[in-house]
Order: sequence, then structure tokens, then C-alpha cells
Amino acid sequence: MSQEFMKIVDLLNQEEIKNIGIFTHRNADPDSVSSAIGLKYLLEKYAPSSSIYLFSHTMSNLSKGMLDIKKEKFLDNLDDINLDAIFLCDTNNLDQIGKFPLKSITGRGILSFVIDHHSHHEYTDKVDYAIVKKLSSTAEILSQIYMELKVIPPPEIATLFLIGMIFDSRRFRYISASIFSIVEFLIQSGGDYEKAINTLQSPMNVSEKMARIKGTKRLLHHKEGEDIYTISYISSYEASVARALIGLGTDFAAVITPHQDDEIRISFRSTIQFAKRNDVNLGDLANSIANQFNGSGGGHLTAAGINIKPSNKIPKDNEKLLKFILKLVLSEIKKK
Ligand SMILES: [Mn+2]
Repeated sequence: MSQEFMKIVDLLNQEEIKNIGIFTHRNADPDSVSSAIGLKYLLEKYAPSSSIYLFSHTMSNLSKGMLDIKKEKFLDNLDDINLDAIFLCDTNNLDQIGKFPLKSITGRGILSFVIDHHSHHEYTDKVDYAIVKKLSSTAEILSQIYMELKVIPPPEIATLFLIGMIFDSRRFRYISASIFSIVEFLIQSGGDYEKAINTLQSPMNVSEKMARIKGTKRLLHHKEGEDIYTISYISSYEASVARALIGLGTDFAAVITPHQDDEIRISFRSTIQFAKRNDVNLGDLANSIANQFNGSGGGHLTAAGINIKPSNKIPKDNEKLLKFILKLVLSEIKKK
């Protein structure tokens, strides 16, 4: 992996790169924040004549807490920074990064790179170089690059990497063969495991709890063979509601935020058994559904999401919307 990273470094050093922007997905989670900061530190070492900026559209509360461990500023607009190179970190396409007008600048010959662990997206084929690995987190990809390059991360960055890895691996539920040797490397570099765990233990706020309760009340459920599908809608915290539904015992959950800020978001979750039984990867399912509505989607085997624009094809009535999405999901799964 370090060889792949050095290819990026070569590309950066071949041209006169003044400003590099690192972008991550909207509602940046702990993995994206830790990997973006870790990437910035690495680039400061390997492309020392460039200025490196971090950008995020929005950030989860958990992630904001991580910025107390390592003070870094994430910008929410491009202002008058002229970027010569961009990185997408923990995301693989321009639709996921939110409001930044990158589509208009990427045509102008700036370098673009992807470092990510989500299921494949077409955009990755168009960039100058992409490091995409099926590991449980992007923090793990970056930690491994550090390890191979023998770069010892500062203790705060090692702690952030631990947080990203613990979060995205669902506390080591999803692991790779090398994850524990990477954890060992991070701890030996001064990473604080206890602090990492504590940072992830922030209590759920009242609005999230209410969202889970409302989401459960509005449920549409459907049984197909062994599988129980649940579909619901809520104005925010859709990912949390979907996780809660899996916790309740359902095999598949889709939670919709109908017409929020002129977009519809849907969070999908399933159990591993569901994914195996139906031979389905929710990241691919989300991408396929999003493409039918000119939206964007993607994710992992058992967790994914989409963003689409409201259109005449999509019912405005919430009850009808639930049935509509259930039908779409079932037809995607039957395609298999
Ligand atoms: Mn991630």
C-alpha cells in the first residue's frame, strides 16, 4: 500500500502543487475525520512545499469531539483557495462530499485522488490515482501506510486512528487479518486506547432517542421467506434509527428522510446473515437504486446510504413512499 501512496506523492511532486484539499463525506464520521487528519500529516511530510486544507460539509457530534484531541480546522467552503489537487478520503465520489463546487474545478486539470474503503463507484475510475481497499476503515488503510513507510504517527493521530478503526469496525466485529497488528503499532506509537473508547461513548442525545422511538412507531414491515424487512421515515438520525431496527431483530432496515432540504436520504442496514443469504452488498444495492433517480449512493456490505432529489416519480405521501421503497429494494434483491 505504501508503494501506491508513493505513486501519489510522485504525481504531486511532478507538478507545482501549491494547495491541496482533503474532502470527506458529508456528516463526517469518526473514520473520515481521523483518516483526513492522518492524511494531512502524511502529506505535510511528503509534499512539504504544499499547503494542505481539510474540508467537510457537516460533521457528526462524535467527530466534533475528536477535534479536542487534535486541534484541526475543517473548512465548510472553498472561499478563495485555489486548489491544485484534491483528495477524497473515506468517500469515493463527488456527490457524497456535499455542497463544495468540485465538479466545476475538477475539469480544469487539477489532480484528484481517492483513498477509501467503500464498495466500488464509477468516479474512482476517472481520478488520477485511487487507493481503494476492502478494509474495515479508511483509518486502517492510512495506518498501514504509516506502518509500511515507518512513519511513527504523533500520539494524538494514533489515538484518532484508533477511534476511526474502532468505530467503523463496529468495535472489531468486522476485521481484517492485519487489524490487530495495526492496533498494536498505533498503541506503541503512543495512541491512547482508553481515550479512544471513551470518546466513542458519548451518551445519545434526546433528539436521537426520540427519532428512534418515532421511527419505530411508523414502521412498515414485510416478511419474505426467512427475512423480515422494515421501512420507516424520520426527519433526521436515519442511520441511528436503521441501526436500532436491526437491534430490534429485523434482518433489513431502510430509513428515509423525506424531502429534507430538497433531498431525500435513505439509510440501509442489514445483518450479515441477510447479506449472505441473499448474496447482496448494500453498497451496491444503494448505488443501483440511487442511479435510477440520478442520485448518489454507496456504502458497505451491511451499511449504506443514498441521496436523491425529489421528483414526480417518488411519492410525496409518506405511507406510499414506504411501500415504494420496499418494492424497489425487493426488486433489487430479486435481481440477484
Ligand atoms: Mn469509513
